[in-house]
Amino acid sequence: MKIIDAVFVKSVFIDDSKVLFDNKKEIIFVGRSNVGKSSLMNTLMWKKDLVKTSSKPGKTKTANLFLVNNKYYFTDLPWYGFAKLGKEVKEKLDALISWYVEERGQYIKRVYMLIDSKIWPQQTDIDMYKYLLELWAPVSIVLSKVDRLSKNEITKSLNHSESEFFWQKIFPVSSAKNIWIKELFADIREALGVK
Ligand SMILES: Nc1nc2c(ncn2[C@@H]2O[C@H](COP(=O)(O)OP(=O)(O)OP(=O)(O)O)[C@@H](O)[C@H]2O)c(=O)[nH]1
Ligand SMILES: [Mg+2]
Repeated sequence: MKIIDAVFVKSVFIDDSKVLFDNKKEIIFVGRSNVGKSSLMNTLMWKKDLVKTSSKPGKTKTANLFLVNNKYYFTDLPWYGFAKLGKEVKEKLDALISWYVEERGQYIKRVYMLIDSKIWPQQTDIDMYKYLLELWAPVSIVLSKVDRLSKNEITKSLNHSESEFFWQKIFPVSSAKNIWIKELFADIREALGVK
């Protein structure tokens, strides 16, 4: 698959039940604010500004769906971080994510969870990761912005993530410098079941 076309389709708020009746396969990008979700999606879709990026955290407040090749959704799913895992978290925060991931269920072929390679996984990331696993989401890890690290630091960051997220695929990428984007895209194709 080559991406020949990518367009913004819609922003989805919680309880927009229309999404439930769409059976397109979907790839989700999730991660804390400012981690580089929108930039990565632009790079993957070969668009400069299709997904709005921002130096101000927290710009994205809805699930934003982009239709790729008129066939698949790439979805930007924002999240501001859990305070603590537990009942309170599930009740108060990220109702959008849990609702969305649960409702789209079987159509979600991969959830790429972005983690800043420099900041390393925080407790909130680990909580979110576990939560996604509880929802049976097919999660893979993306370490973002590795252009800011030396080779040695990338290895360290990878090793650390491997110990936190063992048996998951981990992609150390940079949207800015196009590092490991090809490998990530190969994984997306695999997830979608296309060559
Ligand atoms: N050095 C570097 N900076 C990046 C990279 N990707 C994104 N950034 C910068 O990080 C900031 C946030 O990027 P976004 O793509 O908007 O992050 P986001 O996760 O979509 O943020 P929210 O929409 O607020 O949740 C911007 O200033 C980007 O230019 C990268 O690969 N390398
Ligand atoms: Mg964004």
